[in-house]
Amino acid sequence: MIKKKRKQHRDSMEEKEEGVKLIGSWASPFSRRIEMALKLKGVPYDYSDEDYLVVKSPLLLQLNPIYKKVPVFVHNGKVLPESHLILEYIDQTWTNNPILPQDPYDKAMARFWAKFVDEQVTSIGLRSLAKSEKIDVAIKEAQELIMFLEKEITGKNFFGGKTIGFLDMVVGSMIPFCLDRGWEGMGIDMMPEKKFPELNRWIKKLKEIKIVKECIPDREKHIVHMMKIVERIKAASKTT
Ligand SMILES: N[C@@H](CCC(=O)N[C@@H](CS)C(=O)NCC(=O)O)C(=O)O
Repeated sequence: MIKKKRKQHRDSMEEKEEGVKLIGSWASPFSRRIEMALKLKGVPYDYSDEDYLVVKSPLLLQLNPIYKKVPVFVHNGKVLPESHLILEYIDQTWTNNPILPQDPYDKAMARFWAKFVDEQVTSIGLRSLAKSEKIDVAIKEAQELIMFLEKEITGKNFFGGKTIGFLDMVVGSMIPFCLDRGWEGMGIDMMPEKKFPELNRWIKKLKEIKIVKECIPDREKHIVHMMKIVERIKAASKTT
């Protein structure tokens, strides 16, 4: 009886894992963080890469007709866009190696900082830099925001505590492994070790983690990609 139940459980797990598909992009921080979570939890998945700067595939437009953005996650036919929601869904569906805090306040704060990074830091950190003629003022503004994260990581190994979690995946995919490549391409040292010792310590730790190494874009190739994004932002700001 027990054996039969175990077999049923195993069959249903296999059935679940058969239907995992990610539509992402190699350069997209929003996609990179989803792969990190899937790898951490050992969930097998099919991956389809979008070259969204060139053309969006009919599949992407069909699955995410509202935002037309990557990533899109598909699990047994259920379609889910938006990286924060996808990470939460993954965490609740595959409960091994949890990535979100269990404590309600800690969980709410992890969401708060994730939103802060994806909305505030990203917009000041890249858009305003690409548009700005007063580049020094834009750099100072971005550093003021990043300083909040420096304080948040002080004395901790990871944002979520002892091991890599949701917030490390969000901040890591966005700041050191995406925006910083843009800043590097623009010749800006946004996070000098002297000013941000704790963040630099955390970045070094992240770079040593296998699933992070496997998911982040190649640096040189990414810098070239980020320069294309900067050119796009500049061109768009000229027409508005
Ligand atoms: N809020 C979304 C943002 C996703 C996003 O901006 N994806 C970018 C790639 S990095 C995209 O697909 N851009 C296509 C476009 O803007 O047309 C998330 O968290 O998933």
